[in-house]
Amino acid sequence: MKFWNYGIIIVCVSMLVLSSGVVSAQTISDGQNDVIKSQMGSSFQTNQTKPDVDVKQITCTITGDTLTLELEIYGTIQQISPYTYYAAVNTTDYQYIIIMGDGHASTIVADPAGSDYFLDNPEPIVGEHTISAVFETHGNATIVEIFGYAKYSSISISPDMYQDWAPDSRGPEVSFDTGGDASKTTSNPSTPGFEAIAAIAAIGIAFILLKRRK
Ligand SMILES: [Ca+2]
Repeated sequence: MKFWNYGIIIVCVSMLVLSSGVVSAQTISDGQNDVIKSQMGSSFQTNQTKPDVDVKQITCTITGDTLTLELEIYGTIQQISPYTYYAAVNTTDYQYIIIMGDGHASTIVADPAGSDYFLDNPEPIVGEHTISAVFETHGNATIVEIFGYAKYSSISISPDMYQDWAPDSRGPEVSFDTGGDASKTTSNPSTPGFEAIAAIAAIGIAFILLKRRK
């Protein structure tokens, strides 16, 4: 093989290596009308309709030094009591959290033990259906797990609580025999399209260039 051909292969392998570190993402999609209603912390009723606490999707995307976390619901984000919205991503070194309760939204970045944390975190962005935040990454930011919930709870007015978790396995009803529908949760643990496209492009370029040199 000629020196030129080695050069092409080195360039293409480099593209593959670089592309694999640029973007990583994970999404959990959650079913509609699967809100859980409970009274005084028990007697769970599943598949309830309450759009404003019905989780639709949680997405985490890491691009370079930026981590974007977003919680999306089917209804409208309610910036009032007694609604709570929560989304978290566990990475190798830190947990990134968005939380909004009683209309007050904030973000947290801490290690799993909660002993090491950052104070200078981004303001959450609240939309009609979404609440999101764009964090700066700290340490090793490889995605380990994402999860979240939306909750309506008003002890003072009514003992009813409505909540929806994603993935479903995080929900409070899992320990009860409700026949929870785990099939509604789809997880995409590795990453997407971008790396596959970059890989195909790199292989394609290598193939074309090598063919030309023959
Ligand atoms: Ca849902």
